[in-house]
Amino acid sequence: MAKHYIAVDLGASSGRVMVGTLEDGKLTLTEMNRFWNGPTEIDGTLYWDIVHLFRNIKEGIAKARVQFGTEISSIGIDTWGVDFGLLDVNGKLLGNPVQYRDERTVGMFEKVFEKVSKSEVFENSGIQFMELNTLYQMMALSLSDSVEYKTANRMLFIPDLFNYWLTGEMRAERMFASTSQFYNPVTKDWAYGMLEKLGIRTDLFAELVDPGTIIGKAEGTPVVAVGSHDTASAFAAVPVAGNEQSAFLSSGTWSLLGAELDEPVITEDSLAANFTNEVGVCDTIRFLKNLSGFWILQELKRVWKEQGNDYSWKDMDVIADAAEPLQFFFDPTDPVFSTPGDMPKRLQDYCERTGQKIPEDHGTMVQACYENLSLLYADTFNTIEELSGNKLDALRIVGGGSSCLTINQCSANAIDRNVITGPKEATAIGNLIAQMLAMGDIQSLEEGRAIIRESFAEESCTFEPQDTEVWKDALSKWRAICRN
Ligand code: LFR
Repeated sequence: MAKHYIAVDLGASSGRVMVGTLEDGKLTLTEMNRFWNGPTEIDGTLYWDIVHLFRNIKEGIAKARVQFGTEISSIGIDTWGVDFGLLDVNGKLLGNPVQYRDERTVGMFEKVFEKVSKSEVFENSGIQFMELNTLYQMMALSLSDSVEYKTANRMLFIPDLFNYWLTGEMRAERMFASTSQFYNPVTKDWAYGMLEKLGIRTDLFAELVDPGTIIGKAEGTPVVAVGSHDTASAFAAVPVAGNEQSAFLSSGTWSLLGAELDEPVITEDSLAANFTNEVGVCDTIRFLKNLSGFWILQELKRVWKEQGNDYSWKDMDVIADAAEPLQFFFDPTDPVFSTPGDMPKRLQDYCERTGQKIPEDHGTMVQACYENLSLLYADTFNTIEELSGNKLDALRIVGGGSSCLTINQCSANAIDRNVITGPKEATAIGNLIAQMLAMGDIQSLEEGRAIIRESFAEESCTFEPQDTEVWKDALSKWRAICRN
């Protein structure tokens, strides 16, 4: 008999509500709602539009109920990482949640490291240092005169907040908590000692729960804690089989590139390489690096639209195709690109500052973004091999970005290994797999991955490396400019 589950999956640039139907060992997806997501600036602060998101979640669930009736087994929610809302003593949201790119965290590395050394933060969390992490957002709040922070009674991460609004129950799902940089994956608890030294409130946290826990019910349907960090869900949906040892790349606004391990690697080398050990579904560890993904391209597209050129993603590929290859080198993770703004100008300034020609036309800029992301992947891929001591078989790309043929081919060329793509809706699929596990409909992650292989085979493509000597040379040039 067919079983239906609802996956609510919110990325930084779009959200969707999908119904997954499992029948005779095959999973099919039906889209119920898809909607825009992104930052909005009000009076100098960047916010998420939490009401718009919740309204769209409810609309998607309502449509699913109409189409699939009472047959729905469960609902699971995953979102981008690190962000949260604060609630008052009556459980009411205090203010609109702030977006992680907001500048309130600027300077917070220094403030934290004055009290707790960088290596101690890493020992306590195993997480990559990024100013957007919840730790620095909370540090900023604790040093501010925020009335919301002072009077709050609870802090809920974004998926936990939506789960609360659907069920009335407040919980903190462990995978998501691990993105905060104040959850300790070894003790499996909040890093209380470190937070106390920093003077950050620890009385705000909700009870931690594992994925698979039924949090409560939304109009009679169980709401399950899934790998509620989108990256946790995406990695769960990478359809590797047997002994395949490949790197995983979840490709969207961010590019999360790493390997799935059994134990965290909290060493001086992983600290020096600024790698992260996030907790994954079924007790796995995602040993990965969080890299800028399609963000710069999204901003280019947005700015050009404002200037009257409304390119589709397909158009972006077409204009890039005409550009001369490998002319410009830049580091997509450079902080100059991290906030919303005039990205074409920032790219030009970067090239000028580093003594290169200046990219002028749109196609050249798009092509440069594809190439430089691929070079960044190659550099990171090498580091994963060095840190794990393993030669990797291939690069598995999942998520929306996996449908960009140009970047897939460039990546195969740059890493000199096969790139295997799909599924595109990995985050929603990983969310569904966690629900099937929770409901006892499948017994293991391997079983879930076999279902994905079976169900989404036609989406999978292999890209073989080409022109590898040219790309090796390009990688040396890239390192000379970006790693000095
Ligand atoms: C990807 C992601 C990353 C996280 C970033 C910010 O969507 O969740 O894993 O570091 O967004 O939340």
